[in-house]
Amino acid sequence: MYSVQVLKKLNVLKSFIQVNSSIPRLTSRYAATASTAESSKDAKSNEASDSFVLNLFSGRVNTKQLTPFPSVLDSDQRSTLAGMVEPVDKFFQEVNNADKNDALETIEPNTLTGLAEMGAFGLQVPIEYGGLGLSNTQYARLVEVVGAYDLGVGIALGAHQSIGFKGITLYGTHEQKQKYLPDLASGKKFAAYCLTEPSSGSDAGSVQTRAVLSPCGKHYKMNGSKLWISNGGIADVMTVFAKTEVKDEATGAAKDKVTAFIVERGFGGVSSGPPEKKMGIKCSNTAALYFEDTEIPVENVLGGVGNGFKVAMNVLNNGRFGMAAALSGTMRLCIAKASEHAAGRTQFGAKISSYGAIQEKLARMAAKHYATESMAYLVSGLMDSGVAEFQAEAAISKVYGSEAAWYCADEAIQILGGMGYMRETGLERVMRDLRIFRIFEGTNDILRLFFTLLGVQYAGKQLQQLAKSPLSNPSALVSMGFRKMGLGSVASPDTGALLERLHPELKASGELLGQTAGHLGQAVQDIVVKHKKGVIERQHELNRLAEGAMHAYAMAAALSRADQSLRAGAASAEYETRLVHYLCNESADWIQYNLGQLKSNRTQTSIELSKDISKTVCDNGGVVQVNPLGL
Ligand code: MYA
Repeated sequence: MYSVQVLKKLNVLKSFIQVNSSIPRLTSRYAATASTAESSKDAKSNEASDSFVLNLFSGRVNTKQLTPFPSVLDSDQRSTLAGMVEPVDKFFQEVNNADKNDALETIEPNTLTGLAEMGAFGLQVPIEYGGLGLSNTQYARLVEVVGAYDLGVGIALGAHQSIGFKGITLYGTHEQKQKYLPDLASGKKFAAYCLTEPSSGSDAGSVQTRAVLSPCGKHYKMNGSKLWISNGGIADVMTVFAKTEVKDEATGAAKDKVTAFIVERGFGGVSSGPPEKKMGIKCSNTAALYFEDTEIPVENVLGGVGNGFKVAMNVLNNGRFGMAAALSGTMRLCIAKASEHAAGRTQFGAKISSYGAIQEKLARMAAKHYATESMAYLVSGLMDSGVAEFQAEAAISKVYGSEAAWYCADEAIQILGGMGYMRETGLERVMRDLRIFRIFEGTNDILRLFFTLLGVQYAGKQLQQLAKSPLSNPSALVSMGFRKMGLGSVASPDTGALLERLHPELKASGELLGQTAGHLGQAVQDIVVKHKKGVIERQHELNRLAEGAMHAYAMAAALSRADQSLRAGAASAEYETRLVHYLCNESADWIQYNLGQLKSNRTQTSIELSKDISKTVCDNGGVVQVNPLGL
């Protein structure tokens, strides 16, 4: 006979297993069509993962991909980078004119020429194909500089290499690389990534553009349109995702699957719309693209027929850290402007930096910046070390970074007051430029669901593996499972390994992270047990788990980096330690607030009310009541 407690745990285990084996696709909630594209090895794998974020969802603090903070540059790479940072910085100060680009809604030719001369169009293209062959970490450092000066130019560069031709570097054959990369790396040709369509935004698998194989089997004919394509009006080479018919080898049945194609404008039948009028990043070109009977040779299939969804997702996964890096540069600028003003401006007889209201803003800005920058280099470092599972971390870095940057720009403007609102201060453009970062490359809303469902699914998979283990005694299985998973062990989370690896000065925040992970694991467990496979529909709850995981990762990345600074005896190590304690305290409070809501009846009532209110507002096409005057 098992104790009631053990039986309860067994039921929890069963729920997890059921949920994992029947977790539906994200697609099912957004569209009728389900993508059948092959996913990355990692998303499918049943093996235990060392991803820090995935483990968080089981309440575990896995330090393997956290500490030590990656130190991936060898001396050559370091000196190459050192030789580039200053000239690129100088170039953006002296040659590029962000305000002029913004006003003209185009990038000035001298900027484009200068960037091409510096090799900025092929930063990560291997040297053999004409690029600079930089690592992700080197790339991160350079886009950080760009992000501080001109996000519009950054997007033109990023749309070109971070996503436009990234598929060629990741999945291209030698012939494809040889044919396309040299001209793209030199800036002779521009690239674009063409996924979004009028009816396919977040639901990326539902693209309607279609490519049909010719009877001779030598080319595809493509028809369809793409929307809001960065560099769409100027790109010569495009990575285009289209539906193709694929035969199931086992059954012989025909199915539609997404395939990626390298399309040249010169293939014919390619046209683009006028440059879109946008709120920000105005100098970067955004346009619709139309394909009308465009003939694409079969050699231009990228990554295999039917594998396009995987190509599309992995291109995005591989580029997201760049956004966090660029935005950390933007935040540095905002913090510099805000702190300079706060330290110099006198009101009510004192510098405004002496007032608590301003101090709290600046501290939060600095902490959020530190977390973003730490995440960007942690993720790029993991990628450079050959870690294959970083998609959850990369998604978090994009979501966190874009929200932190928005916060910093907004608070910088607030600190500068009326002056912040004036164009000449240079923050108004930054704020306009920043707004899109919460929307594109996967909206923050969809990415929150993405990494949270990945985490919940992983937690389930881990228990499923345990259930299959030769350990047949359920009592032992359960106790081992929950101990290992950190589930039900909130009071004594497994922080031993973390604390052993962290500098003693960081111990208090390390413990806080451990407790937070325990709370998150517990919350995941509670929600899955409560909603079982229906968990996928519970976006209100998933969003609160997302906040927990994202801010816990911010704590973790910052701790890891401060640990490195302390050990290296960096001049700023003491300050960084205080900053990280501050960040961790603030983040833990926020996580506790979000996870606490999951247990609150009042929040449940609010969730139900929100469903009703939003339905009424939508049915009414806006707010329902007339104004209080009845006029
Ligand atoms: S580009 C357009 C951006 N668009 C998007 O990001 C679309 C967002 N939507 C999605 O990501 C997906 O549709 C979601 C999946 C996540 C909603 N990695 O059935 P599924 C696998 C690996 O759940 P869906 C732009 O904005 C999954 O495991 N695998 O799919 C340009 C499954 O595998 P299997 C993944 O319901 C901006 C299969 O796929 C991933 O459709 C310009 C199907 O899954 C993943 N991420 O939902 C920016 N997701 O079948 C310029 C799913 O094996 C760049 N799977 O189980 C700037 C760069 C900045 C640098 C410089 C600046 C200064």
